[in-house]
Amino acid sequence: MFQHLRRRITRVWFLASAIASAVIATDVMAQPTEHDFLQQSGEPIRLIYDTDIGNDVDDVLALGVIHALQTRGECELLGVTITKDHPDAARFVNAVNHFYGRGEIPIGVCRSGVTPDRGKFLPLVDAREGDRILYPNSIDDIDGVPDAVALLRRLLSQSPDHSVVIAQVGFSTNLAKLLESEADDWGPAGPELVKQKVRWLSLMAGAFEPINGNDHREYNVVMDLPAAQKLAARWPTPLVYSGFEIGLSITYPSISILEDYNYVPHHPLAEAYMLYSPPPHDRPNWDLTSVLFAVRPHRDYFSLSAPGQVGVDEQGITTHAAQGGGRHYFLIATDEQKARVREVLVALASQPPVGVSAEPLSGTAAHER
Ligand SMILES: [Ca+2]
Repeated sequence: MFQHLRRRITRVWFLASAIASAVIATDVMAQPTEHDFLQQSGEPIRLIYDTDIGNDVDDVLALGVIHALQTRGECELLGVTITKDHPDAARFVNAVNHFYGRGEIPIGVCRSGVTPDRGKFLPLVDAREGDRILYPNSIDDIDGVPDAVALLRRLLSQSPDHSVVIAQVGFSTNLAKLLESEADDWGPAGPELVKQKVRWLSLMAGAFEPINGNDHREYNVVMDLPAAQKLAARWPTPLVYSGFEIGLSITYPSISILEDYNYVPHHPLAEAYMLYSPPPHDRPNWDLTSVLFAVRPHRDYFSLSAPGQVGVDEQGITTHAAQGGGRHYFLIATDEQKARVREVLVALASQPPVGVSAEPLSGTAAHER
């Protein structure tokens, strides 16, 4: 009787194991193969940051996140291209790169006429304490800074095939123009060059949930609507959109601005934040989420929508139509994921540059690195 019972239990156990294995196998097989583009090679991600820096402060914090990830060996910032048409945007990016000890990172600019105002924090490039410039930059002649599309073509040309991830957190101006670019010494025409060199594009754009019950005309889309439409229709690699609702629901805790950046007397991220939206305001983490996912897509910070096709209508409203084989996704986050993302973004954005100790340095030592 006992032996019989044991045999039955054993059989049931084997059956249960077989079912469990089958479920696991099915689950593994169900992992969408269309996510292959997110597989990590173990090498630092070759990253290009395309930003409208100067229009909001999340671009600045996101640049700090990139530097922290590069310090950790997770990415290499190949270049920064700018879609805000003000000369101080390039000078400001260069100053921040110098602050992190990487002033040599190439920068490209646009002459699009889109958002030509100086904004609230770009004047920091000229801030002084006595005779000393707080945030030195090495751009003496803005006319000598290359055009963004020319820089993009050079950076792509010099990269291995399918190796580059682009994080676009402003308007689609530069990338749409890249698609229009003709063959030259750097390679084939824009679409072919992108298809050959770019692995995928992470972008903060659009909205994929109603905002306050309404369709939302997201800023990055509407400020250069033809470019956003062109990108959605013609960009030849996978695209992952961080929609307006993602950054809005994961705010940057402003207490971090007050407490986490005091390892130097003057910090460009904290001072930009103070000028743009001082505490107690907790600024949404729009651009930071797109950058984080670009470098760490495999850490379960977010989930992905089904594959599909994004449409951008004449009002700038974005839609996502799920379809098998589609190349477009948008980010989704649970409350648990949002809490994790908020904390990791604080830790990365406020991570001290290499060579800066926890002890506050003199201003001179901190900024003449
Ligand atoms: Ca932005």
